Amino acid sequence: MRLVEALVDALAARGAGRIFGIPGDFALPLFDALVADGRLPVHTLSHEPSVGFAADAAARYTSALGVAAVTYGAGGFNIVNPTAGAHAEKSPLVVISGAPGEAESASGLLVHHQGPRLDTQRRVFAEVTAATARLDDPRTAAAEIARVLDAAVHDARPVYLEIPRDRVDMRIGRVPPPAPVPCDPEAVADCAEEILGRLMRARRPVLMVGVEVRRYRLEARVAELARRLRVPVVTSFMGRGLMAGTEVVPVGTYLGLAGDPRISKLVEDSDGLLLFGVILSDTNFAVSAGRLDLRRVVHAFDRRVRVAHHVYPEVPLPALVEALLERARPLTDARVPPVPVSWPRDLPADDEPVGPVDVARAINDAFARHGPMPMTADVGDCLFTAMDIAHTELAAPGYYAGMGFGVPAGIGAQLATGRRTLVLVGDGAFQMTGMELVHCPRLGIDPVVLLFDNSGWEMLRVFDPDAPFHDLASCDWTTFARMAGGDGHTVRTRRELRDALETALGTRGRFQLLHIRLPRGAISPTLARFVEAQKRARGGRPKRRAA
Ligand code: S1T
Ligand code: MG
Repeated sequence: MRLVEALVDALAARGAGRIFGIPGDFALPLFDALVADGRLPVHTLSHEPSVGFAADAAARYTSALGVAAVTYGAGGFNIVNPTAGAHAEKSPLVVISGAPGEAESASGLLVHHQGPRLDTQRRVFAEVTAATARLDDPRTAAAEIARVLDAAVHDARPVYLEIPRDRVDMRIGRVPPPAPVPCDPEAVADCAEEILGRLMRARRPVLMVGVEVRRYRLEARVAELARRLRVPVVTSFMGRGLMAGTEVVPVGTYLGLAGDPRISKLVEDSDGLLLFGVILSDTNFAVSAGRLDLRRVVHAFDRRVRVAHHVYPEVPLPALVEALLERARPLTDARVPPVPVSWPRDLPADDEPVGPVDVARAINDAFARHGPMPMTADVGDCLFTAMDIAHTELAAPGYYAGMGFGVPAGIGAQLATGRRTLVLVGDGAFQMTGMELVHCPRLGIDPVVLLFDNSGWEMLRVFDPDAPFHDLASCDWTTFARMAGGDGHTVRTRRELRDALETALGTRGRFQLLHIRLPRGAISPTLARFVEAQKRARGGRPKRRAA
């Protein structure tokens, strides 16, 4: 069969539902073939970073492959940053790039778009992906596609495929079906027994869930395990929003000194802490009061399980969860009473200026009235504000922290799920990729975007208040919204916030942009605590208070 037909077969067999992309002359044959095949819709956006963020969010929201197609060089290098973010945050993004064909490669001339060498791009992607392949040999192409796509599924990491433009129509064999993830059943059983033995002896067991629980579609099974063990569940910062659709509501999100002290105490005092799919990163643990005592920690991540100071290799999290479920019994000792879950509610509809925590209140009130919505968030105080929003599905770059994710991710999430998405984004990040909203009418989607406009890079200003380079131009983004085919709402007071959000949620078929004009220096309580914790950790003095 033809290469693109086999490739689409293999992508669809591994859960891909669409392709985001921007063509170029090296990718026109590829795009023509993908459109002719028709099984995976091709959605184009304006800039390759947005293509990467949208495909990444589609992967996160479907727990399957997200696919981006780009041209060689100018397009390929443009999507390296979202690929690095997907690698850091364990998202199975498949980057497919066109490339020069045999004739132009052998012409002796430097090829337009190329880096220092014709294979520079593939070498760069090898650094930020789990696997790469150049599909130019009909004898090996099918096996190479299977190898690379299975790596994306097994590792939940991005991968890279390069297709020379004169190879798009080559005939190749059928791509093998998805391969099972390598697993050592004996190691799984021994590991599960050891973990349960430790839990039985623990007085204060806690289960912290991280991104792999979503990537491997384990939320329902982990919820069942927590219920059977009667163990309290918390999420990591990156894992915020996990378990939202299950009957086990996490008691909160661990943010160390920047979070709810009751949650921090629950985690840091635990003598049986299970970290399932949690990235051991600074954003998840840097502001811990004390370093985690690894002798009391079980960390299941990247298909290995570390129990105190020894490691079980080839124990994928899905296999471990099933083995624990087979053996689970209620833990006998008295349990730490779960922390009552509460969120800021009841926004006063007055003429007071809006602060970040008021945005959380308004959203929580709206969720109580209309039901929760899936969310995406960008980097900045909007993400810290999300910690005060009731538990709902959330995709955000909480570890890699690359700006520009929020709006394209909201576009990708709504296209992938069919569910209207709530997007939280700061003015700085909006100036990077907010323009992608112009595609919403053509794509038939209507996200609701809350733009936290504090006229600058506030997350940097709080750490470096005297620097002269944190200010940003202040625009009337409601004019942009109307020009782009959506509706814009200027919000300065809490009454305007409540009314604009109610109007936006009641208006379908057009994207909605709430341009929230925050007072200068207003930050969320979580960011204020985070700054204080960071400064204490660095021996400095906190300089600001939350609004
Ligand atoms: N460039 C990119 C692509 N990502 C980044 N994270 C940065 C630069 C550095 C950076 C932050 S936070 C931040 C910047 C520039 C400011 C964000 O401004 P805005 O979106 O307006 O949100 P807020 O005003 O709420 O801070 C990270 C932490 O290093
Ligand atoms: Mg800002």
